[in-house]
Amino acid sequence: MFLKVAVIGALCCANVLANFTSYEGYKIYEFKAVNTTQQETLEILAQNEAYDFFTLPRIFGLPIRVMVAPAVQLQFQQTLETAKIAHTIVNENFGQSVEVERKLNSMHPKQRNAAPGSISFNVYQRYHEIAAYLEELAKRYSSRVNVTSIGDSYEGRKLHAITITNGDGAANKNVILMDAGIHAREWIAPAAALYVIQQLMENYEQNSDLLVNYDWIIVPLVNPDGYEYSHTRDRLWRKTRKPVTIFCDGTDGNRNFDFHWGEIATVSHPCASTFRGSSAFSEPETQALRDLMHSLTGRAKFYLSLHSFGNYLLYPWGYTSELPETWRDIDDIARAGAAAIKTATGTEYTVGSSTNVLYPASGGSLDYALAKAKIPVPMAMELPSAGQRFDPPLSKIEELASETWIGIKAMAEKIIEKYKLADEDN
Ligand code: 0X9
Ligand code: ZN
Repeated sequence: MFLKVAVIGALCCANVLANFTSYEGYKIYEFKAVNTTQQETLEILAQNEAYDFFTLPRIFGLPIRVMVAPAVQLQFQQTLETAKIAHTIVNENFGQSVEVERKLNSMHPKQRNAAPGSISFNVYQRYHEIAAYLEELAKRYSSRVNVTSIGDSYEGRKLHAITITNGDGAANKNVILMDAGIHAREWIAPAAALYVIQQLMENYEQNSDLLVNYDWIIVPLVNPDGYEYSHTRDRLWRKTRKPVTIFCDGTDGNRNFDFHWGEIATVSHPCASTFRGSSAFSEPETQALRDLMHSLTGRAKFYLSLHSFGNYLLYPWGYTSELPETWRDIDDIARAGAAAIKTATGTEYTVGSSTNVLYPASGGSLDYALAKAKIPVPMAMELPSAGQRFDPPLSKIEELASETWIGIKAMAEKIIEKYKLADEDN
């Protein structure tokens, strides 16, 4: 999707060379279409892979941002000028922003997390920090927490799942299943998942109602290889890391699930950032999530997958514009989340089926959860960007995560109420 400049640079020592993707000189433009001719020009521009549109230019009159590589900036600006589309440049050098963020995010380990078993939301945590936090929780609260590995990533990292209970020992409770980080660069999503874990553990008194009849199972980082790669090599990396060809690595986990896999609006080119995989479930990470979902069929009532960005609460289907029979139930839950957030902070979310309010794409985890694992309420939450796409500033992490928690809590309460009523009816 992106024109990338592979730079060979000495990262640490004179004799260590490593590949990293530099966005030096990439500019971010903002503009809007104010008439249909301009709208048509933007639609044509958006088909050009050299221009990285942040959102699809389909909502007339709304500001659109695009990142453009130095080599094609002149041509891009000329097209805007010919179409009389006024623009501003909101970032003169994305590469420099990445560098600033990297430096801020790599402060000394002791400044990052105060003590083992605590986690701070003023940095984006790395894989080993997330793992250490979960393992410490399991030790410290052994009666309420169980941490397991649901598989290994391609590069051999453990895929951690934390089960949080109220410690009453009751087996086979209903389950709320959450994941985050299937897309590597969406750093705010794992941060929000960690915030949920922290609230359920360390703010237990306030949240104990959420654990009476439900266990929460959370996989805070589904794609740790990609996540680490986005920290060290390419800030905009989205996929897993398993090589596909000698030139291209990685599969989009959210196109890799085996329900209408590869059918609608998916990409078969291995170099593309939305590559669907060489076959359904070609990736160990998606296999692990699949197996976890199936192990919870019957128990899991709610599956929530955290992504960024754009303020959406999305539900199936991704493979068709038709709606599932039960869409009203799912829609009710999503609207409860959106309303709670709106009341608390004023932030607005768009609610709807992913095809209808965002775009079609088959092979996503939501469709699979509903159709195959029979989880009745699957949803994806696209968190806000704080104006910076995948880079909400460090100072915004806690604010965004706590706002997200307000929505998740409201949706969980609604689920609990809904299935209590359903059980009473039976
Ligand atoms: O494209 C995606 O996978 C999700 N958006 S993101 O910007 N986080 O990449 C949307 C997922 C919605 N679900 C499906 N379309 N299946
Ligand atoms: Zn995503």
